[in-house]
Amino acid sequence: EISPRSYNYMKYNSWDKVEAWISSMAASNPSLMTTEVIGQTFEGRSMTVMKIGKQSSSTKPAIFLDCGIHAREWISPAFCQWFVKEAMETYGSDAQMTSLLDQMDVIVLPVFNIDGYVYTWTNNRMWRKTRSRRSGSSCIGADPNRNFDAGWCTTGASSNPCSDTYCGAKAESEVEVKAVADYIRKHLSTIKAYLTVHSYSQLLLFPYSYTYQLAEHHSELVGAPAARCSPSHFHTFTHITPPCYLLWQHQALAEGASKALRSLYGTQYTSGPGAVTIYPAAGGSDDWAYDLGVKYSYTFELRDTGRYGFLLPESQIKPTCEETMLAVKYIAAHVQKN
Ligand code: ING
Ligand code: ZN
Repeated sequence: EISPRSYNYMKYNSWDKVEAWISSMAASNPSLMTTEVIGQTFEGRSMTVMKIGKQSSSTKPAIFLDCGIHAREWISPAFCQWFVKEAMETYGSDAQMTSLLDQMDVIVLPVFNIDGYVYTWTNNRMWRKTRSRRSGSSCIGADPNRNFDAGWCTTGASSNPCSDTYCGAKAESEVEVKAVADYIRKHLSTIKAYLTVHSYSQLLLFPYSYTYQLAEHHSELVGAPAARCSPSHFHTFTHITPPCYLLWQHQALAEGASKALRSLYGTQYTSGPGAVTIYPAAGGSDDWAYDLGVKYSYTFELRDTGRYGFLLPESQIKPTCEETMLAVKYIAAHVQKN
């Protein structure tokens, strides 16, 4: 029996527990939360988003937050659960959370790759991909973060179905990816930010990962032709030229968020565009959302830097989630005022 009070956020929870938690949280917070099933996984599990925010007669701008794209990154779903808990517990007392949920909605998908997550609990703790099967190969699953339609399968991805970074038979071949992409396309006019949570490496990444080219303002927004920005603009804020404005904004916001995160326990974070900061990789969800028009699009890589890696001890769930809350709230505050 799951009750919001007795739920243990300081442990990793199985999908059965998370699923029961989603229902009980929604039932306990009817004025602040609704749920919606956005699709079914390959193995037939329901993908439910939790839409949190003060009820409103008009459509509010929203932030989309997903966790657990990769099955073995257990700290990620733990963070989404922590975020929802904090939102419910601090609405009405924390000024920033109250203002955020009054003005905006946060749409949380606690576990994106549910089939993979279940598999890490039952069969193979280090599984990363989905669990889809297709004729012609005995290998199972595709990498959901290589399956989005953003430079699909051009770099840092494999066309070998047995690889851990298999890009899939085509973009959005994975039903979980299609469900999220369809949802975001449907609500594009309200979604102002896309945040996705992975582990590990302690990074805050932004587009692009599929190309070394730097993200810029969409030309219709600046009313100027796209221009190139030099990589030197990432690390110094001098000589910013107008076409580099959005690029600067990405870096500045990421560094502000990293600084907020670091203020709690001193955890070092690095931020920058995916391709240059971690590695070039096509088909990622943040690049896809950005190119669709979601200007604020970030990938978190939570603790640690490799000592425990994917097997982050449960004793680190609380500090990791607490520090990450500060970064997410920093970004949310910026999105809210823009
Ligand atoms: N890292 C991400 C991965 O999918 C990434 C890095 C981010 C790639 C954004 C592409 C786009 O490889 C982990 N740890 O999964
Ligand atoms: Zn990942």
